[in-house]
Amino acid sequence: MKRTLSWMIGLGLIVGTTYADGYLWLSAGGETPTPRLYRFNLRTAQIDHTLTPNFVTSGNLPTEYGYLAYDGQSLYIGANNRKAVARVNPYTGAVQQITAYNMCECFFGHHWMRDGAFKDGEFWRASPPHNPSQQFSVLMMADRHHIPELMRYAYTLNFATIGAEWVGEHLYLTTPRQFVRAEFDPDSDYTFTPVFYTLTGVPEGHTLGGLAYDADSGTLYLASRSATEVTIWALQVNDNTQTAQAEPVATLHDKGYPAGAYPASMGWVPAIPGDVDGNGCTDDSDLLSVLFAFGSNSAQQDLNRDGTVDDADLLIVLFNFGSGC
Ligand SMILES: [Ca+2]
Ligand SMILES: [Ca+2]
Repeated sequence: MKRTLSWMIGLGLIVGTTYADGYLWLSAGGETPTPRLYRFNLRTAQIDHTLTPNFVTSGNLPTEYGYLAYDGQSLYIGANNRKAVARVNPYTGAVQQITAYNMCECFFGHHWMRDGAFKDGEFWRASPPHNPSQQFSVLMMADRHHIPELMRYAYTLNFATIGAEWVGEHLYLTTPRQFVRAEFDPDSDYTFTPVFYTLTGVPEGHTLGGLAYDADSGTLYLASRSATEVTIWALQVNDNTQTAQAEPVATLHDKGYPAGAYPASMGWVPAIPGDVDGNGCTDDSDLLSVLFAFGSNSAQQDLNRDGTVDDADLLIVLFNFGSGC
């Protein structure tokens, strides 16, 4: 019996669920002296890239980078306490453009700018107040030029929004403890009502952080932290029963994510097929990488994730040669 159980547990760990090939960028709130961004690679199950955004260099420096969202071409990074937003290469992090929200700096005196999502050419961000027991959370929407177009308030106290992600026509949010859907009042352009879901699977004591959505595979990711661990989850959401079931995808404490930091924002970027080294371009360096790893079980070069680096992986590189470059 004991042997059967351990075999089953072992099998569960090995088989698991395979998520689509791609990357989850995570913020690390509270990391000092300089908060960085971390890229988790779903194929290798490792953090394979760190980034130190340096587009805010004076004034109140960001204590975290709230907002990580991908529009199909670029990754957008926002600061939690400044109106600067950077558009960067989603694979290398190279800065392409820096813009600012066309809004008063005074806004940041009472609200933070946290995670969000890109939908139909518009930037949505969760904007919790500094003091949730006295002030309301805001959802801010800006156009492609970062000109704010809409602000919706939730007249619910002690409701501090952190993560925000569009899944189809539903906007989901996190607070430190809850998973929520934003319900928009058709009679008002200025308010929304939080619909609270029952979240299971995430242990007591975890603080919820950013959300990210892989639309191709329909996977909604959630980040959380406890005193000792940072975990990425995949959520099964049921709107009829208003429930969300979390399945663990990875833990990050042993992969280089800083102890005690907070993943308040997260963004999904799909992998370029054949791009072994994850620099967004499938070229001869990826081809050489597969050749040198030929016959091994190295996860980085095992593009079809069948456990072996062989001619099937080589063909993926060849058939996608030049992609993304
Ligand atoms: Ca490459
Ligand atoms: Ca393979």
